[in-house]
This record gives sequence, structure tokens and C-alpha cells, in this order.
Amino acid sequence: MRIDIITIFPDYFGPLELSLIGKARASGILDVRLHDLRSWTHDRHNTVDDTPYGGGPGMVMKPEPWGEALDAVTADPPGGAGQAGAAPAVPRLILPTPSGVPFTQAHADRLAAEPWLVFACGRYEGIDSRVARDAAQRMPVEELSIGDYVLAGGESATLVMVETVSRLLPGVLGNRDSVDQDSFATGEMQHLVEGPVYTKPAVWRGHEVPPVLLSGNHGAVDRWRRDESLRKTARNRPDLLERMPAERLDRHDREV
Ligand code: 6GU
Repeated sequence: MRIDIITIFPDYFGPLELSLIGKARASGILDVRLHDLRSWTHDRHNTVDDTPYGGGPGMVMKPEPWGEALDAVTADPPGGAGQAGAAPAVPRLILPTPSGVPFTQAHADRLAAEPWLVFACGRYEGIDSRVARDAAQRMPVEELSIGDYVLAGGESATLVMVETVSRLLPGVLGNRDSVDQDSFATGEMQHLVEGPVYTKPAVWRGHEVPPVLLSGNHGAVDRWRRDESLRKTARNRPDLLERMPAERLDRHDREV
């Protein structure tokens, strides 16, 4: 997968050289390209913002640098023009914004199947709205929010979304099963968070590991994990349980 990130703070993305994502990049599974929006300005001060039409506080990102940046970045599809006769990849533009659709694991699953994502990181009060409208004439555009709070810019939200998508790419995680058992994973875990986990030693500072986990009874372990997951979801995320279709709960679940 190719990911282009356009930002006035390319240095913000240093963490993408580390850990799983760093390895995915080194192995060629992931091609992340950072672009400084200011390289598409033409004035001496590399201006990217201006005062909002209609008045009000703060500044708005000017459309011209964004238009040029998106034209330049999307002009060069991954793998060149591709095989003769094959259609070139179409980029999907992601606009991180607190006014976007809430980003979920279902979005991540869908985005992980795309060949090419472009993230446009806004700062200040946001990007002139015509940028999204103009880009939408050439590519799919999604406005996404990572939660109900306001960040100073789209950079940290982009890091969150890139990490969430990247770990789903084939070959990035050692164990595919771990993805299927994640909290929110499509299927069994869609309306549940994961319960507690334990490792050795069996007793630590007087705290014991739940004995069922040492029993070797896989059926009992699965049942226990499901019960703990239900209990933790009820405690921390009652909203998820309310949205769970009734047929997802078995007879035993209702007693937990
Ligand atoms: Cl994507 N951007 C900003 N600036 N704030 C946010 C957000 C995004 N998601 C939640 N808050």
C-alpha cells in the first residue's frame, strides 16, 4: 500500500520509522511518502493560511497550496502507469477533521484493502472547503474524525489512522488471528472489548492468574474469555452492548 501524507509538519511523522510500521516500510509492504505543504507555496513567507471569509476567530488554510499539492502527489500512481492496459490505482483522499464521520475499525478494514491513501493534514480552523469539493471530482474523499475532542491539527489523527490501517496489511503482524480477536474486529468481537490478559509468573505480588487459564481446558478458557469480555464491555462500553444485535448473545451470555 502507498500512503502519502501532506502536512506543514513532516517531522511529526518520525514515529512511522519505528516498530511494526518501520519494518513494514523497510520490507516494502508499505510505501509512506511525506510532503511539506509549504513546498507548494510561492510567496517569500510560504504562507498557507489566511483570515476566514465572514469573519470569526482563527485562520483557514488557503486552497491554492492544497490544490497544487494534491495535483502533484496524485500525478504519480504507485507502480508507475502500471501494466500496459491495466487501470492505474486511484487515490482515496482522507481529510482528518473533528467534523468528520467517526473513524472505526470497519473504516480501517475497508481502507486496508485500498492500494493508495492520501492524508491531507489541516491545521488552524481547517482547510478551505473548496479543496475537498475540487478533489472529489477526481477521487473519492472521506472526512474522518478520531473522536469527540478537538486536536490542534490532523497530524496526530493521521498517525492514529495510519497505524490502525497498517497493522491490518498482510505480513505486518506475525499472527493474523490476533487481528480477528481484537476489540471491535468485524464478527465475534464487533460489539465487545477484549477482557484481561495474563502471562507468567502464575503468582505475582500475591495476585493469582485466574485458575481456568492454567487448566488446559480450551472450551472453558474460551467461555471464560467471552464472559470477561462481556463484563468489561458492560462496565466500560455499555453503548457497544446496546448496539449488539440480540441474536449475538447466547443463553449463557445473558446470565453474565
Ligand atoms: Cl481528525 N482532527 C482534529 N483537528 N481534531 C480531531 C480529529 C481530527 N478527530 C478528533 N479530533
